[in-house]
Formats: sequence, structure tokens, C-alpha cells
Amino acid sequence: MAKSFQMLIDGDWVDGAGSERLDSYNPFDQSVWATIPQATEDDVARAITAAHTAFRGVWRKTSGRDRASMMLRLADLVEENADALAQADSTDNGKVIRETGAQMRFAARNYRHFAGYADKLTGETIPLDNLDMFDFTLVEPLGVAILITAWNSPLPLLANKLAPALAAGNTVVIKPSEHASASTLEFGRLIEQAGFPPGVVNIVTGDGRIGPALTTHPKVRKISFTGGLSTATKIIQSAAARVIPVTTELGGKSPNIIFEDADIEAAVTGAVAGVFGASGQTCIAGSRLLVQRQIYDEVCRRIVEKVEAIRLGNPLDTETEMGPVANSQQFDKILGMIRDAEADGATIATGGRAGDGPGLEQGYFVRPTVLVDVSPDLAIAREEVFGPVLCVIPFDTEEEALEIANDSDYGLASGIWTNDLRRAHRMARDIEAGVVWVNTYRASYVGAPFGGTKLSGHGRERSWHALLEYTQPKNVMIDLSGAARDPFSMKL
Ligand code: TXE
Repeated sequence: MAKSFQMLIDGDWVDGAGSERLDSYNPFDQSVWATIPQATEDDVARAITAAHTAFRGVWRKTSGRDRASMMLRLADLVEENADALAQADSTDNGKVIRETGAQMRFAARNYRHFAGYADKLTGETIPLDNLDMFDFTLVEPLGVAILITAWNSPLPLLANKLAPALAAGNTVVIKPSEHASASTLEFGRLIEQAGFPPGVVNIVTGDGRIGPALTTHPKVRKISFTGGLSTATKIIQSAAARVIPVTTELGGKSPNIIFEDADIEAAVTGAVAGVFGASGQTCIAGSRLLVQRQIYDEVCRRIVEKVEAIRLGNPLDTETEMGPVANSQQFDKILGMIRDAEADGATIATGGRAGDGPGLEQGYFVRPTVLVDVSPDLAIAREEVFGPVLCVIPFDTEEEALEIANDSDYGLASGIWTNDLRRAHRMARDIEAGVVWVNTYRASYVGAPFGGTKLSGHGRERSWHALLEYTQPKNVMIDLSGAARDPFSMKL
């Protein structure tokens, strides 16, 4: 029997004004395990109005200390409920439970980290040339923020947005992906338990048809989006008409670069973690592995060995290392891109097909795939796959590695494996990416800024930089002199 979820609007759990519901599929067995409402325009308008009323009313009158207390309580609740939340995500999107479990601890850490800022958003006093004037700033929230998340990591992606938004005093309407909304709706119960007043956090569900109602509403003052480029472009266009700031966290084709002086075992393990962790369905996937020619054959051999030992299986089993990909669209897209790459001349060293074998029959499994001797010009080396597919590209010199790495429309993450300190610093400085890992990959901390450049997006999540996305300074200038001024000359 499929679980039936409701939306959270103005403190009430509701089915919404329409009768349409969407099925949520378990990608491990293709069963419909849950259903969610397809919100209507009226539902969206009600949620935004509730958020606006709360912003103007109760939330504005809530001190930073009280916001922090609720956020700390929320962090505790996320930890206490981590198993259930992780199960919901693993059932919805097929990510292995050892990953989703860690993701819940990351989300809790995020709320705790930003709770620390809620009562410390101080402005500044500004010494003016004119000593008879007093100038100071207030750090203010923006208002109603729309938070749109993707299916690959629903609650950590949400925490990246919701934690700074709430700490800064904004109210929100959340729209999770139609492919994986369950954990966000379960999280809504924790929002209530943590004591957030009705209307501060609202959750509406449904597919892209409700996008325009969310992004063009006149009471919306901020949009934060994680997802694909084509949706981002639509959102930015509709936000432009109302001059609404948009933070975008999009995809990537991140280079992971191994130099001949690197610790090869660590680098090979990092390369596997970089693109086969989470079945490659992460925006930071290190999907382009650049390897210096002297060690190219050895690295390819060791990677193939490790990849062939990866355990595919039920994502809820703690022994499983790779689950299915999240949905049928992803499954078709990934296998189609592998077929095209082969036709373009890439060599499949391992994988390259759907996962088969006992227990995998009903799931959207793709065998972890390594393509070798890939020319950097091929589509497979330039376009995001968002799946377990690694392209291995040889290079000769540091300059060539940098050129290949930067010859991309994307600029989210990057990895450099070397024991040469000077080279590490040179590469970190010159690489076009928002995140550089040296001798590690796919490591996260809530206090370190995260985001991309070029088509990977605009703005930063995590760290104090994220607070800048949800606040604006107001300048206050007071004339203490009491003197009348010359009305026709600028006052200095
Ligand atoms: O993303 P969408 P999809 C990439 C990845 C993937 C591709 C498509 O390459 O294959 O994007 O994935 C909501 N107005 N990433 O189709 O459609 C939608 O309901 C407002 C990278 O899942 O962008 C969902 O909540 N919202 C990425 C959210 O946008 C709209 C993670 C994202 O869905 C909308 C996921 C509209 N008009 C995919 N249309 C990353 N950065 O990690 C849809 N949505």
C-alpha cells in the first residue's frame, strides 16, 4: 500500500485544491511506494501568502536567539530521525543507505552551524568625513524565499538553503523534486515539532507545471534553485521580470587530475569515490579523470579492478556500495550517452550496460562504467551524464592538464592529486572551479563555501557567504548637527 503524503501550508497538512496526485517510484523495484499532491496555482499562492504574512508578522518579531533555539532543536530532531529520513530518500532515489545516513548528519550539522549566526548578524558603524553625521547599517532578511531542490540529495540540498534563510529571518516555500519529495515532507513534521510558527516554512509538491506560480508571484523576494541548466534558465528568465535575485547550484563536468608524482592508491580511490559514490548522481561528480601519461596505464588498470569489485544491490542494505539510478529518465539518458560515446570512438574498459544479476532485475541499475582513451572533444567528455560513467583522458604536461580542465562550460568542482606543493598551489589558483580538492575528493564541510562558476551556477551555499544570499544591508544616516543645508548642493 503506497504511503500518501500531504503538503504543509500555513501550518496545516493539506491535500491541496486539486485532485491530481503523482506517483513516487522506488527505483530498486519500480513499485509505486508513495504518492504526493500536484499543487495547484491556488495552493502555491496560499503558501506564498502565508510565508509573507509570517514574514511581516510573527517571524519579524522573533529574536535571533529564538530563531537559533528552534534551529538547534531542528538539528537534534534531524539526528534523532536520521534513520527514517535516510530510508525515505534511499527508497525514493535509490541512493545507498550509508550515503543517505551520512547526509542526514550533514543536514543536522548545517542547521546547527547556521543557528550560531542567527543572533550574530550585526551591522556596522561607518565613520564619515562629516563628523556631525552618524551612519550605521542593519542586516535585514529579504522576505519570502522559494527553495527548489533536486531529487539526488533532497535534505542536504535543502539544508544548504533553508539553514541560512531561516538564520537570517526569511520565510520560505519549499518545492522538492517530484521524483523524491517524501523525505522533505517527513522533515516538515520536524519543522512543526521544533516550534517554528505556522507560515514560516511551507512545503508544496508537484512537477515543473507549478514552477511559474512559484517564481513569478509578486510577494517572492528570493529564489534558490538546485537542478538542471534548462530549468535554471527558465527560472532566471521569470525572476528577471521582477528583479528577484536567484542563487543557482547546477551541474558540472568536474576534472579530477592525477599527476605522476601522486600517491597512486589514494588517487585511484579518490577517483572511484569521485564518480561512483552516489552512482555518480552528484553535481560534483569527478567525471573527467585526467591522468599523466607515465602512469596512465597503471591508473586505468587499478581503477577497472576497483570498479569491477563495486557491490551493486538494494540501497537499503548497508553492504551495498552502489544502488540503482534514480528514475527511468536517468536510466535511459545514461545508457543512451554511453551508446553514443562508443559510437564516437570511446573505448569501454568496463561496464557500459545495464546492471544485471540476482536481485537487480527490477531496478534501474547501470554498471559502473569506465571509458578510456577519451578525446576531450567527445560529447561524453563535455556533457554532464549524472550517472556512474568515468572518462579517462591522458595528458603530458601540467599546462595541458590545466587547458583540458578549463576547456569546459562548467566550473563546479575539481580535484588535484600531487605531492608537489608548488604545483598544487599553481593548479588551485588557475583552475576555473568553485571548489578545489587537493589529494581528496567529495569532502564537505558546512562552513566552507560551495558553488560554481560558468554554467555551474551563480552564488554560494554554506559558510557565511550563504548568508549574503539571504540578507541585504540597509544603510541609516543621521544628521546630528541640526543645521539647515544648501538644498542645491550635494551634502558631503
Ligand atoms: O532537473 P530539473 P531534473 C541535472 C542532471 C540531470 C538534469 C535533469 O544532469 O540529468 O539536471 O534533472 C523543478 N520552474 N541535475 O529533470 O528539472 C523540479 O520539479 C521551477 C543536476 O531532475 O532541473 C525539481 O524540483 N521549478 C543537479 C527541480 O526543479 C521547476 C541535480 C530540479 O529539476 C521547473 C539534479 C520550472 N519551470 C539534476 N521545472 C545538481 N545541481 O546536482 C522543473 N522544476
